[in-house]
Amino acid sequence: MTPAKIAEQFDVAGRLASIRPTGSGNVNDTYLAVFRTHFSEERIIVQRVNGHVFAQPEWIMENMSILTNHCHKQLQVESETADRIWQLPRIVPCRNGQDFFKDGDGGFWRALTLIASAKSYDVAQNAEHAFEVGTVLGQFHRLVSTMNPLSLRDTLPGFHETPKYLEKYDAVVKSAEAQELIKSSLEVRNLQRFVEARREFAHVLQNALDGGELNLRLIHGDPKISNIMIDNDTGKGTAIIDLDTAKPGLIHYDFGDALRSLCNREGEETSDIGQVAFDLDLCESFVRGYIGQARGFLTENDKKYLYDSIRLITFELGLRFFQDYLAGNVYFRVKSPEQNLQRAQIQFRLCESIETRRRQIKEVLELAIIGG
Ligand code: GN1
Ligand code: MG
Repeated sequence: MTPAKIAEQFDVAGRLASIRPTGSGNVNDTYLAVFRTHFSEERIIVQRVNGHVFAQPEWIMENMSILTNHCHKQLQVESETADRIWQLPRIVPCRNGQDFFKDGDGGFWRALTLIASAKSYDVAQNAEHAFEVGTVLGQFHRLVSTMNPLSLRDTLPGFHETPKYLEKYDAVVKSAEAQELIKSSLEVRNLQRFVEARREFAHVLQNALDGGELNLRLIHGDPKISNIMIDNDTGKGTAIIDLDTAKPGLIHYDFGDALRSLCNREGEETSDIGQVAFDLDLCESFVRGYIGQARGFLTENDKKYLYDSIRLITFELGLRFFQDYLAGNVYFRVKSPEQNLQRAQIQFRLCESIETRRRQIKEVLELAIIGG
């Protein structure tokens, strides 16, 4: 079935006027569909969920429904005193009443409302933007902090548990295909060494969880800069999108993920690896925005692990790209066979920059926590 035919399965008024690919996601296929009536139009997001990544796509819809119902109710309660209109996408049901549509070829499709008059960016625009990205993530964490983490299913077991990615990596490295790549490339061997030097560190957050210092909460799972919507008119953050990876986990992975994607001014796909560095000014603005929302629910132990979370998620994403490269690019969408290798190099370079700036980042964190 064509995307147009799929879009018509969803319960939207009017006739489909156009449908085109949108977004920069690495996993799902995303389209923007425009429906017109004789007096107006409605725009929705239509997505095919990657069945290779999400083994139980029904569960992500169940999670999304529970999560957005909670948040929409809470936003309603707070709307009188809020300084802006906060938004969160809502599921657009199918004409048959279900929250998703299955095509004849095993494709799993769903539709979501489009956040109005807002856009997201792949790279940071300025300090105000960074502050808003922090504010949006903090607001999301605050909203879900009153939910029972176990009210959502774990749709992606092992997702954001760094030691699990090490296990996967170790298994892949042993394969004949990976051995071939390792033998033939000095760069691959350099990345291997990079991983080996951080093997112990990879356990830092899971150890803190196992030791009772950190607790499971609800996390977004993918709060990178391009998933934060900024209002076109006011420049303020208005929504966080891409709720597929919301699940019980450590909010530290979210905190780190937003920062690693925001503070690399070159972006995740740059060809200029030499320019990749962690920007302290953007970090400072983000943390002020985040703490402004998160002060009420962050514990002393939470605060202790904020620096590690930035370093760890950057290492983890690099490791995931590298592992996928060695496995023959089976997880992340690629335009060339070397793209995952380049992505890994970028994240590892960023990780090194985070390590070099450890003292300054810790200072920024401490000042924001005391001051904001
Ligand atoms: C993937 O598909 P996208 O772009 O929303 C990935 C994230 C990574 C991100 C890096 C389910 O997200 O974990 O951080 O790429 N999502 C999944 O750009 O693996
Ligand atoms: Mg995502």
